[in-house]
Amino acid sequence: MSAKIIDGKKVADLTIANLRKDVEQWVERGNRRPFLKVVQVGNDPASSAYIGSKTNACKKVGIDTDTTHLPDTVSAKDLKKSIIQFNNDDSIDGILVQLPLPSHLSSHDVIESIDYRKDVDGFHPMNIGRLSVDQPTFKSCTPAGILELFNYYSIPVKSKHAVVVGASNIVGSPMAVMLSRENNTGKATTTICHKFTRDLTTHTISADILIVAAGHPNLIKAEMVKEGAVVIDVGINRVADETSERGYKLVGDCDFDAIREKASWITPVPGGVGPMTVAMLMKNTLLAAKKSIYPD
Ligand code: L34
Repeated sequence: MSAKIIDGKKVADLTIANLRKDVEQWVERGNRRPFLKVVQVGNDPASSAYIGSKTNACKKVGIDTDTTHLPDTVSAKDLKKSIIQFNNDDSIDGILVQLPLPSHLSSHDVIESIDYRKDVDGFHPMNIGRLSVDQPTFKSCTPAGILELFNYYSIPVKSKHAVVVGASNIVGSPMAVMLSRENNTGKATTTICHKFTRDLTTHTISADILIVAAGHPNLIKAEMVKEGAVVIDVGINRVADETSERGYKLVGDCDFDAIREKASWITPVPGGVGPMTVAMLMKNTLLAAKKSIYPD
């Protein structure tokens, strides 16, 4: 079998085109354009690249945005002061603090200081908690984007065995919650694997849907994948590549070429999950502007 490609770039572009219409309608009705505030601490090149994709998407959708740059030496107190100022600013609908943060800062504390009504990343405990009990919430963008891909390609989730590799707060953990809830996008039997999992292959080989968000190039090899599985590769690793202009290339966590011969569906890297993350951020920012999740 040769897997069909899940074209995240295409679905993200479609999503963005639809959101653009929604934003224009919202503005035509006399509302202010949605506004996204991005906070970047330090100048990690990967973070700068992702923020670039986000601000570019804002332009396409018609969302206003700007980025506040803080030095990587910023104190927790000063960072919190800025966030509180953005919380209290009625012209700001969404706030995103790009992760990772320098090690002297606690991402938990920083995330909790964001007003959950402006937490368009869906990382605040209020939003994560509401996700866990099926209440309206800002859904974390990467897992929400993956569910959009399943929906677009009519890939069934109900009653499947979904295996999530990686238990991070931003991808693996909310992904497992979404897949396992008894709602329209879930109803899967879900296993979550992480660095303490013994014999990873025992689990991955039984996955109908395998979602890999571990951040290790080549972690998942073809012999770890069941024939006909749906494979979603969330990894985005920069590996040295002298033939490329940038000096590196992006690879996922899966051995794409070999797994492609075995899976039924597979996401490429780049052009798979990454662009969907950005599209879902646009969706959440519009929801925040409309106060759809948390009405006044
Ligand atoms: N606060 N921090 C916060 N929110 C997030 O949702 C993120 N994440 C992750 C890192 N830190 C964060 C992102 O935005 C990862 N991430 C992200 C966003 C976009 C892309 C990848 C990761 C993306 O657009 N990827 C493109 C390739 C981009 C390139 O060439 O570098 C792709 O096609 O996969």
